[in-house]
Order: sequence, then structure tokens, then C-alpha cells
Amino acid sequence: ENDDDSDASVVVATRPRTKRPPLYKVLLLNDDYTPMEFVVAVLERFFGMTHAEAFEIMLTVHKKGVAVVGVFSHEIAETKVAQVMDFARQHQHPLQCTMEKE
Ligand code: NFA
Repeated sequence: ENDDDSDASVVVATRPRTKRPPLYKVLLLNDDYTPMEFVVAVLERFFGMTHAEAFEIMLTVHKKGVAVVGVFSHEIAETKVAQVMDFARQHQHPLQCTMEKE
């Protein structure tokens, strides 16, 4: 079968394709119990925000219910979510942090 060499020495042009890895949004969710100062501390500690930046984002979450707090590779986003969830649990706050593909 197919011993006729019909595809021998055939070169097909392809255009170079550089594909970037998908990015993930890390989201912080509002709740009625986590203290505002704790949320600010989380944003400073794990997302490198200044106090003023952190306070502003915290207020956005408080008022709108959710906000994007950063955009990362899958591995970094997973790490951030785990760090926030661990820290909240350690302090017995119900703060929720999730990720979604951008
Ligand atoms: N809504 C919380 C409060 O009034 C504050 C909060 C902000 C919680 C952002 C979670 C995220 N104490």
C-alpha cells in the first residue's frame, strides 16, 4: 500500500506560530464577615499592592461583589488562590478567592 512515493520530498509552507500560554484572572469575592483591614492586608501581602491600591480594590469588591486582583499564568494563579485561601482559613475568615481563564 502507498508504495508509489506520492508524498516523497513534498514541502508545504507553514507560517511561524508563536503561541502564548493562556492567562488567568484571580478574583476576590465579597462576603459579609471578613474585616476590611484583613482584605487590605491580603492584597498587600500576596499581590504586592500599596496600602492605597489595596484599599481601593477592597472597596471595589465590597461594593460590586467581585474584582480582578491580578492576571497570571495558570501555575502562579493557582498558587495565589491557595495562599489567600490558606491565609483566610488560618484566620477563620470566609474570604473566597478563585481563578478563571481570561
Ligand atoms: N464586606 C466586608 C465587610 O463589610 C469587607 C470585604 C471586602 C470582604 C472585600 C471581602 C472582600 N466587612
